[in-house]
Amino acid sequence: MQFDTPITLALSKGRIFRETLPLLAHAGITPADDPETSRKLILETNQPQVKLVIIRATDVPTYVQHGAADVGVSGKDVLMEHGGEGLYEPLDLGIARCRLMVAGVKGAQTGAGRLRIATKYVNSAQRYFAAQGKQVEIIKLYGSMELAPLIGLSDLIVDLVESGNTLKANGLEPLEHICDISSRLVVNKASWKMKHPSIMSLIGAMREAVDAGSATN
Ligand code: PRT
Ligand code: MG
Repeated sequence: MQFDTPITLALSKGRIFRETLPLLAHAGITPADDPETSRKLILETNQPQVKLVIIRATDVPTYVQHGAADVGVSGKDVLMEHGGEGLYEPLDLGIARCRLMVAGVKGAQTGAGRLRIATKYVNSAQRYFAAQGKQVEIIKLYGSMELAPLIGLSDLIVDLVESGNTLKANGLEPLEHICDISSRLVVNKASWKMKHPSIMSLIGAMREAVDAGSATN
């Protein structure tokens, strides 16, 4: 595949980069550097028109919303917090899968009184408990949510769970399933119009790779 308009793609390091690589390869895009070893934040690719910007996972929707990147890959957890303004979300990539869950110490009460919830997912947590008619106080944290119920900062946490090992290692258990999470392709709304053919071919190729992958899983 050849791209005839410049396309900037926003990705975060780690699992999203790793799991997006094969999907990009199917669209004929190979990065010139490995972000795990290179300090470069802008990566050229084998496609003269396509570059990758490597940013924090939580910043991806912001870059795409403002058109600093045309396209990005972002976890649904991050998108739900961001709100999705200025973005289209045309494709579920089925990668970086996990679950957003309520967790607490074994046997924790989830019903009574005004619960204190520590989380980085303030909006999702607020919505979830409001929908259940529960009064909660949300305590915003930026990491290591698992610590909060152990030292009395909160009654419960709302966090991502994959294997459950992190919860288990800290004497916590998953209590309620809020939703399943996977990463999505997001597209800036102006780029969608202005760069339509290139973006459609990119989505088409990535969709093919996703479908081929899920067929063999
Ligand atoms: O790590 P950094 O602070 O730079 O940013 P980030 O944590 O936002 O990025 P990254 O790369 O860790 O996660 C990017 C995206 O991957 C998230 O937005 C999710 O959509 C998705 N994802 C999938 C996960 C996990 N699985 C996951 N297990 N993100 C985080 N985790 C963490 C979780 O928060 C918990 O601390 O892993 C721990 C739980 O894992 P288990 O296997 O022990 O249950
Ligand atoms: Mg992380």
